[in-house]
Amino acid sequence: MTQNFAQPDTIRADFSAAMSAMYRTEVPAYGDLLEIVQDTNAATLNGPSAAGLNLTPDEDTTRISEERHGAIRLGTADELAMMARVFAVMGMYPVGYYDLSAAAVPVHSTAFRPTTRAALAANPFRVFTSLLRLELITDDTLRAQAAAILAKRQIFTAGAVALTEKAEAQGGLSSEDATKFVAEVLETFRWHADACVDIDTFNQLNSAHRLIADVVSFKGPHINHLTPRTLDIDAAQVGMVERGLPAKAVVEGPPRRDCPILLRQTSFKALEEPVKFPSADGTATVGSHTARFGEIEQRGVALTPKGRDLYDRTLAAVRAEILPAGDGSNAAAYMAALSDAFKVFPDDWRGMYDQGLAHFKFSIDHIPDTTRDLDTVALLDEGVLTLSPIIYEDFLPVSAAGIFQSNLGDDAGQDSHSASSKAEFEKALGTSVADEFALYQQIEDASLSACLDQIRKAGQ
Ligand code: OOG
Ligand code: NI
Repeated sequence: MTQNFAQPDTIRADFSAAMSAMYRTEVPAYGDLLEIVQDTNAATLNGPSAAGLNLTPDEDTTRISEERHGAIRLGTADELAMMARVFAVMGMYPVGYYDLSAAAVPVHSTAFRPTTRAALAANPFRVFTSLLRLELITDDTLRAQAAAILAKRQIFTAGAVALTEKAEAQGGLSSEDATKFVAEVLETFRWHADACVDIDTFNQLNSAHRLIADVVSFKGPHINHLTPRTLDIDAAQVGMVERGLPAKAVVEGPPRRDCPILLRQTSFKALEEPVKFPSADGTATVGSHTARFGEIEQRGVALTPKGRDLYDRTLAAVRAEILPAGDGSNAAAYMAALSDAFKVFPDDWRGMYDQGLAHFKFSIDHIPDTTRDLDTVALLDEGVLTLSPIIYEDFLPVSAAGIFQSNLGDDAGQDSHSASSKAEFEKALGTSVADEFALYQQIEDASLSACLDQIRKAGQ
């Protein structure tokens, strides 16, 4: 029976492709973005700096044009718990916890993604998933009203719920059911141009926080962006500006380097879209809402806790001196300060490995003459083993806050909120989130011991 089930990796890849096709028709600028990214990636892979990327053959290069992440914002604990069950059918599990309270964004988040090296190589589609913190609405009446509206909505189709239950009961879905599942689940992410609240309620929610209005006023958690992976984000950013897309002022994350670390991101600003708000007398009022945008990302090596600590401290030191302005007026000064400060990070893979700053996969160049002394550093020095970066598959809270803010507009409010709680989030989710650092360490350890085993066997 089991062998007749569709692979979760295949369901996830189909779902990612279906989302991309849907978003392309909903937001035509996303189609432009895909073209820019495909052109830049092809130019980079065929260009002089391709070798420097040091991507793992058959793993990181073949998947690049298929690769993307998306984001949704959910309203209730029940929605989050059900979403986790739906994603699990596609082999996506909650990894990491993102506290965005310091950025005055009334949500906390996780990323649903595949967790093993094989599953990531097959298709790394991730969904940054936020849960609204309704308790941050200070007006009691408005908070109660928002809770009542959310309590009434059902964001999953009956078919999606039934097929999720079927997958759980059987331990998988047939190919036929998997195809239906993808189509049913897609409905949850679709844009609805008809709001489910009247315009006065929308305006009130909007003045509490624009993100609250975005979550509470609609039938479902429309996908708010899809983000393809680029190999050269600076070239892609220039491409965006040339094609007239309203690009964000600065690229978030670390500066440009020969050996990229973590994640660099930029976006084009949310589009203003017409929305119909129902009135009590049965007519509708037309208004507008800005929610959906496009983003591109460049991924680099995953950092160890030590490397991440250095990254966080270096970034914080820069941002204590200069914060990028929304209008781009100090963008060049900010990027220069960033490049300067990040000189503390070695810009070669071996240097990062030696200092324990980043995670790597190992491959065997040749079998050594003697297998007596299998010391990793010696084997690297002798050129027996070679390193390639383990790509960072997660997100960065400071960058995510910057992405949220540039799409909420400058009037979205800057007061920071009371701290969020991982324990509260996990209670809503119904399970705990995985520790991303532990996952990278496992991939590195497995890669090294596979190489050492092979060398030992060859020496016997
Ligand atoms: C999510 C923003 C964060 C990223 O890539 O860091 C994000 C949202 O706007 O819902 O997608
Ligand atoms: Ni994003």
